Amino acid sequence: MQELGRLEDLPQGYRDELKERNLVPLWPSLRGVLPPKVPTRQTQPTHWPYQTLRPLLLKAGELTPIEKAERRVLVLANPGHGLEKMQASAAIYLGMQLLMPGEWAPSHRHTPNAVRMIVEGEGAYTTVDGMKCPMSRGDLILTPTGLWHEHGHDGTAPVIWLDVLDLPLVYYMEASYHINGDRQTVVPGQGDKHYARGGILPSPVFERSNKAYPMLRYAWSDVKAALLAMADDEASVEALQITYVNPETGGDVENILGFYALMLRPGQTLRLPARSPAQVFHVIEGSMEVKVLDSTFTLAEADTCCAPGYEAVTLKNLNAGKPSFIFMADESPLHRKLGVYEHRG
Ligand code: 1HN
Repeated sequence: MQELGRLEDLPQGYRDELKERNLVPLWPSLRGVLPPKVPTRQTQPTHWPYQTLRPLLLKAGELTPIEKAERRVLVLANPGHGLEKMQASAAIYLGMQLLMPGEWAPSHRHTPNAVRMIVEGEGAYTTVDGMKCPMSRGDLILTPTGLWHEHGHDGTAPVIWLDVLDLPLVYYMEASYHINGDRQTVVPGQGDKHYARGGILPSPVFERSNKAYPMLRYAWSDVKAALLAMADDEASVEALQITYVNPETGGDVENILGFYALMLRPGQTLRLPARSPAQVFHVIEGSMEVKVLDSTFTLAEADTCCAPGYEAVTLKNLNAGKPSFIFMADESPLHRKLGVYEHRG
């Protein structure tokens, strides 16, 4: 490949004059911004074990009252991006949030989209757009762009969840901001009940919902039952995977990040082919080994890790007697919408 001219090859006077006029020569930086064949990725394979994170999060509960935090979160930051950037990947933010019994995280709304995957505890809830969504282990609750949301806790033990947001991208776009609000009035019902079964949708007076986000809570009991039913029905299917979708459109639940759950049969190894989006893995039940590039992570229950895009990932269920269940998040909707999605077999 042709070596391009360097900045040092240019006379100092010329460089100074360019700088003064806010001009930059492209060719010394061209290979940097447009590397051959595969992008440069700052996203490093990174593993955040729950057993080491949990005591530090509980300590934050003692050190910082909820009023001083609004959201009491330890961010799972990728060292490849620099910890202060608070990014797991180019577009994904991850954080573990703690809510103690009786605490309340006040209502706000913001431009980044969020979801929460409940990791531990019972009795907490998120109210989203007036809909009170109870939190139980493995449930996925959406707080999409612009919707009011607040968290409360009527239980007796700490509740911890994993927040997944597209904050790094929305911040990069200079489009990230929030608005604080008053405590929401809870509307009756619990939206997800209306969409609990595949293939049928509510259609009062023949009209289907025109809400952008008709379903805000995806109960783990339903998702697990679907995966087990698939496994039972088709022994030959290698990848037992579901996508969290908007039940009215069949599209991804949110605009930027995609969310999935995967079941690994006892002892199963599954190779996920290289695709352009970065990915996050979080163990809901069981344990697994994750191999990407030269990293091999052993993930226990509630552990989280991330993998850069353009790399194959191999998952192995470390339990020979039981299935393991994994929650995944990736940047696929973003890549597809922007036309840069790639699958490299
Ligand atoms: C947020 O609104 C929540 O509502 C959690 O629980 C984490 C991280 C960055 C920006 C907003 C929440 C967040 C966040």
